[in-house]
Amino acid sequence: MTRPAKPHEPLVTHMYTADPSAHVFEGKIYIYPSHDLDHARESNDNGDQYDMEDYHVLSLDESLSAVTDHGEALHLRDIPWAKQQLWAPDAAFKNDTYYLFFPARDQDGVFRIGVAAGKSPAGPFSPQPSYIPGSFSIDPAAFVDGDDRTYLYFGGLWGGQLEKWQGGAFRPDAEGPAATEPALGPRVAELSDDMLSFKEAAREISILDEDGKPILAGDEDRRYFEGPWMHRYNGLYYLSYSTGTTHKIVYAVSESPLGPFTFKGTILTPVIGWTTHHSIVRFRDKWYLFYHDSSLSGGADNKRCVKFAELRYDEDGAIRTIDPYPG
Ligand code: FUB
Repeated sequence: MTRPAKPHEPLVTHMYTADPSAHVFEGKIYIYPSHDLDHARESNDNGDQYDMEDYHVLSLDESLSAVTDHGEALHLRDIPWAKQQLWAPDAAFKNDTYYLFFPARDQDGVFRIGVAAGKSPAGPFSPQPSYIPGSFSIDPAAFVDGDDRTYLYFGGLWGGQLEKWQGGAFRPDAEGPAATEPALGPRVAELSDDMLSFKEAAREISILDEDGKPILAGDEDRRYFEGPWMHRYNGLYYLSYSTGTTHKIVYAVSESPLGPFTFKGTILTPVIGWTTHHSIVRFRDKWYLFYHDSSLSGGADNKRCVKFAELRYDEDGAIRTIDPYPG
């Protein structure tokens, strides 16, 4: 199915979509979103309302004026280890293969990250029999660096269970740090050459303020919540993410993909709906932000729609803040 596409408008309206991860593959922008289902669910902090069962892949034509839904690329029923909740995915290309990374709850209700592989960027993807050993939490974002190393960034608070993994083991009753303590950071692990496992245990990324001090857990305008994304611009690494409770997309920069990162500012102001989630991609010398809101459903948190907008930098490398509802 193909339909017209315009900046700041829902890319597709025949289904609800969220969490768009965009990449340029085979000369086009492919988008890997979550597929929100059209069912009524009470919203809670555990994210039970995000009860998704499959993934569709979208692509834009070269003029970014038409979008195609390539149909179902992976379904929960075909993933042996996963019980429920296919949340925000991402994709990467290596070894002449396309890899789809995705979080889901395992049979014990613990979020893990799986990988599925295919020969086309549009799928279908065949899942591995088990999740990536040592993976946990949600929102994987794959970043292939210039030296061909691939890093997987991930982690999300609350429903995403990141605070339950302090100390390396899952503790169901664990809570996050106190407001005056350093916030939890996203996790990163380098992927093995076959893209199916971590080369080493995931490490925590630190995000610092302008004075080099850790951003604190109570600093909800700047602290990491979920939805990490990595891109490189003018030789620097840009880590962007959602602030969750304050509903912004913000960013921090570093000279290394592993950090530490220094907080810089806001990329996207709050959208309609509770969650905000994004990706950033370069296409033909312009940069684009992909994001979602709940405008298509009139504000239902679990019925979202993906959109895109051009992203611009100032001369000093600062990203100009985007208003999701311009003029
Ligand atoms: O779509 C389910 C969850 O909502 C994602 O994993 C989070 O990033 C938030 O967008």
